Amino acid sequence: MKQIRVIDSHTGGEPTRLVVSGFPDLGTGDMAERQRLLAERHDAWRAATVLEPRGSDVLVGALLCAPQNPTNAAGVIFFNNAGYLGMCGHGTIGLVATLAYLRRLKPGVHGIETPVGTIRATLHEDGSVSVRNVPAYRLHQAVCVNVPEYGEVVGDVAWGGNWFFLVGQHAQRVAPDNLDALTHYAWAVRQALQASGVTGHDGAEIDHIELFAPDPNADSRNFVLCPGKAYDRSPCGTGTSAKLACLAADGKLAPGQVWRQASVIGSTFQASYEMAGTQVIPTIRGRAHVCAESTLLIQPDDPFGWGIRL
Ligand code: PYC
Repeated sequence: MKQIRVIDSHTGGEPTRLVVSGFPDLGTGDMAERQRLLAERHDAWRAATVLEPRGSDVLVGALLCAPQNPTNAAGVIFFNNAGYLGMCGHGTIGLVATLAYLRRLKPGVHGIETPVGTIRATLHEDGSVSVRNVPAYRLHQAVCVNVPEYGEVVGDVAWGGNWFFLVGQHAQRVAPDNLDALTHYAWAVRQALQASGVTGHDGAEIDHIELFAPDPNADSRNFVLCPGKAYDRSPCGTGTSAKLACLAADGKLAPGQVWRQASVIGSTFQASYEMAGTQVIPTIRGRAHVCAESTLLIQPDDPFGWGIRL
């Protein structure tokens, strides 16, 4: 019987399942190389960890890895029901809170290696975590796509550690009692982007759709549809980073100015950016809570032991 030790946390309602041990050895390459090995040779372990019957569509998995550079605190590979993520803001906050729970990290600044680069995470004395992300940028402004059922939709294409299509003008009500309609709309937008050949850099698929609306308690409220069709319960760290890149490009937010981003369920991140040359470096601050510690069991005769793949 296989065993996988995991610790679950949630960041503003969005869950992260940190795999502490039990996955196959992925060698000593960088996180992009180890992610490639996991995807090509051992993808069943991702499925067993995050798909039903043990997981769900909303769960983000995070494989804890030894860092290549020993001065960094950890390496991590993020994955979900649909595949792998370059970076994950809420997941990094969950990772740091979980390492603190395990007494493996003290308050201070810690390097974390991810498949898209090394980020700096600060564990604050109050338990909150700041993630100084990889550089974010807007690739295209005001791209117009024709979305069946809805007509023309205009949005920006931006990178925040994943690729996003950010839509400010739409007729959708961004509210927790409207999730089905929001999901239907955002999925239609994503499919229309694919059909029209709108991509990120080098033809990368835009697999996150982000809708914005006003919020009485924050600068903005968002709804983010993730690659596997689940919506982000948190304000999405990489999505907020992409938003900062657009605000910076439009001259609507100055370096160091705080942007409060609320999620569709009302959880918030505080975000700001600094300039490094011409690059926008976002920092996202939020809080995660550890909520379960368990060992996943895969019995050899379990027909759904490696996850329900539809
Ligand atoms: O917080 O960056 C994020 C994220 C990506 C997908 C789900 N959450």
